[in-house]
Amino acid sequence: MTDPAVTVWGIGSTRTFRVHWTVAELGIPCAVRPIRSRTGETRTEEYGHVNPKRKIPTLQHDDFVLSESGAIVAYLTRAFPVPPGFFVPREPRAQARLDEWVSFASMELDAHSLYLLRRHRYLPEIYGEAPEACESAVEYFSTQVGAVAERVPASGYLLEDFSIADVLMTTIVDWAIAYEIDLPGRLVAYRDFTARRPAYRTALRLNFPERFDNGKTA
Ligand SMILES: N[C@@H](CCC(=O)N[C@@H](CS)C(=O)NCC(=O)O)C(=O)O
Repeated sequence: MTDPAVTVWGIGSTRTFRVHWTVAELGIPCAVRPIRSRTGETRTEEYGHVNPKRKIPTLQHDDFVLSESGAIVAYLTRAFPVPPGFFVPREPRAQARLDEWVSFASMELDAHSLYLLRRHRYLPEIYGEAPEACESAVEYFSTQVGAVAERVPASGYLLEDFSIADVLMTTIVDWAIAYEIDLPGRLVAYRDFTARRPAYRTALRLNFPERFDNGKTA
């Protein structure tokens, strides 16, 4: 049995899934600490020392500790060898294009739109109700994905090969589907294409084990 090279804290959310998917793509031996949000598991003293923000995911690589799913997946592709067919840009403009997708997915689609819905539509008992903000978040999300839909291949990857830009965008589409947001057909087709990757399926089982309980499949 190979010793784990990294430890990943957190399962059960879109953000943790991004990290497990990338770890599986790169074949990194990994120990998982399967803590979940809103269970009290991010509030323990031990976890407070690992990540004072008390958010998941967190990565530990030797004495290096990193939070933020976008930063973690980018770090993994720089710190570990990547398999053939996994694109890690080295040239400035290609790198910038990847950063553009990661930033767009993390900010415009995740933080400004879907996470707002998460808080105010699906967790109102914690964050309060805000129906107008939710309506405007859906509208905003739709405008933003509409603006890039033509750049998303219906069967293929966002850059010259599979990359962390696809990890981010696929998880956003999955999340939007779960929230029953109308999406351009090519985005759904794109998601169906990327989700066929074996590492996606491996990460799904690890991150959402409850979906596979009692022989059920996700
Ligand atoms: N921007 C961060 C967001 C992390 C985040 O908000 N994680 C949520 C779960 S999806 C969390 O840890 N919540 C803590 C808690 O509710 O206990 C990322 O992409 O990693």
